[in-house]
Amino acid sequence: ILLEQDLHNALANNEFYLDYQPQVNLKTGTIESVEALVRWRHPTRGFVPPDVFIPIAEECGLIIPLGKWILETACTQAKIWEKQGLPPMKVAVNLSLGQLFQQDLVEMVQDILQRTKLDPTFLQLEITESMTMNIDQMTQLLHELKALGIQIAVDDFGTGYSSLSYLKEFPIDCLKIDRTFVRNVPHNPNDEALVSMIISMAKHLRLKVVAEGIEEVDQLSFLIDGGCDYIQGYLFSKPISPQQITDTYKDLH
Ligand code: G
Ligand code: G
Ligand code: MN
Ligand code: NA
Repeated sequence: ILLEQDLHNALANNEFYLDYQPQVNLKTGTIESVEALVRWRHPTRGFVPPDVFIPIAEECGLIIPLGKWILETACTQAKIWEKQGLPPMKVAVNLSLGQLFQQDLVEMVQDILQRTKLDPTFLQLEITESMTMNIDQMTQLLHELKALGIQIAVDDFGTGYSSLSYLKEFPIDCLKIDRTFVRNVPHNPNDEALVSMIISMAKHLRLKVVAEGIEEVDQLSFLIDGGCDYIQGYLFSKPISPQQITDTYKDLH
């Protein structure tokens, strides 16, 4: 309850900021995209993690203005990197369930793209399978978002209870394999089988595939051999500040 009150003031007090985690293209070794991750620096409690405050923000409705702030900040940052001379990097932004039910979500995204002048092909929105919305409603919404020219990714893929049938309905571009599957490769044969199957399925469906939570070189080798397109994880980089993204990029190129 106390946190909820503080959350309401946090936006106005500029207590939120975004870190960005690179996604590395395994074929070229370059950073082609980054995932924006929101952080809250509480004035007295210090760092409050998003898995604590996002659910509270969902419950109290603050997710709508916060979600808008996150999207606008991420798109603005992508333009700043472009102006700094970095080749345009895709920025991935997590949507939360409450935002899917936001009446003016599509208009809001369009408006932010226009104001920030970000090329829509460089924005990717991440949804998860556990976002319970009627499949027809979700299909319709995703088509409207896709019509803006943006990309859609399914985050935490494989952890929801949804059937695979939505993969042929939804206009999606990318699957992000949840890190719980990647954690035990290459030591657990069941996880190996699942990861290989997801990569192969993504390829047949012509979707990009990102493996999340890569911490070990062994995991990386397994994914390279398996033909995975992109990795995201501590092995390459933790989520870092915009300035650190600029510096990392300049070191690499
Ligand atoms: O960054 P970290 O691993 O602490 O994130 C924990 C959880 O919070 C993850 O499930 C992540 O999806 C969620 N999260 C982080 N940043 C955002 C954000 O900007 N928007 C939403 N909706 N969720 C986020
Ligand atoms: O749910 P979502 O995939 O959006 O959450 C991404 C979260 O995963 C971020 O909070 C990020 O900090 C975390 N993360 C990213 N890479 C790694 C990793 O290699 N290991 C672990 N344990 N967490 C990671
Ligand atoms: Mn994500
Ligand atoms: Na995930």
